[in-house]
Parts: sequence; C-alpha cells; structure tokens
Amino acid sequence: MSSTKQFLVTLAIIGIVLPSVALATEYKVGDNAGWTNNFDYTNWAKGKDFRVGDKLVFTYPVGVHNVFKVNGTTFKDCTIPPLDEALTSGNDVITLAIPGNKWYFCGVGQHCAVGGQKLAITVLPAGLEAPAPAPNAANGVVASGFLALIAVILSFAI
Ligand SMILES: [Cu+2]
Repeated sequence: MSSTKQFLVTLAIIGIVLPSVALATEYKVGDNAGWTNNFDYTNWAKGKDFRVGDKLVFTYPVGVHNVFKVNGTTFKDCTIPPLDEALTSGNDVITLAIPGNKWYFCGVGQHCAVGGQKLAITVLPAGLEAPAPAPNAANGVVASGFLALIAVILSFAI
C-alpha cells in the first residue's frame, strides 16, 4: 500500500516537472495568416523562443507557395534553389533539430524578393529550465495545468 502511494506520488511529480523540460512547441508559421505574401515574418518570429525539438508548420494552398530551407546568403538574395529541394505539401512540418540560425523562403515567382515571404529564426538548444513566460508558451502552460490537475486528482485517490 505504502509503495503504491509512493509510486503514485512519484508519477504525479514527474507529470508536473516533465512538461517544462521536454514539451516541444509546434509553431504555425504566420499563425492564422499561414505561409503567404505580404506578411511580416520577422515580426511574427520576434520574441518567440525556438528550441531544438520544436516544430515549424508551413500551411498554404498546394501549388500556390512552397518552402525552401536555405543558407543565409541565399536567403538574403532570394536565390531560388532547384525545385526538387522544395517542400510542397501545403502542410510542411519541419522539426528544429540543430541549434543555430535557420532560413526559409517561398520559391514561387517573386514571393521572396517582392512578397517578403521569408522567415529567419534562431534555434536555441533544448531548454532544461522552464521556458520564459511568453505568449507562444501558452501550449506548455495548458499542458502543465492539465497534468497538475491529474496530480491533484491522484492525491485525492490515494
Ligand atoms: Cu509563395
């Protein structure tokens, strides 16, 4: 009985602590606007805490846009790489695997050069501390709250 209680308490503690160290965030690029022209992706990325393990999701009508992952020089010049390097599904999910600067743009027509359809971010190492409170951390807060609720229910069940 005592060991069962200990096990449940341990589970509850893990449930509260773990999300802050391991919960990845999924960012819909451009939020409701999605991946499109004439949207300020620099402003969208500002203040967001991109971490290794997080995901970027580019959503757009198939055939209208695409996504290229490029280097800094190509990004600046909007030099369009070979088309077979593009992501074209309309719901392209990119997992941020390595820390550092990342650059993405749309290779259709003048969308990068004229339409400003380009995104530069800096990916930080996976955080071991709780993420700083920010609007984009809302998902993590909700998950932590949910697990805290489970912990409370468990503590009554013991
Ligand atoms: Cu485009």
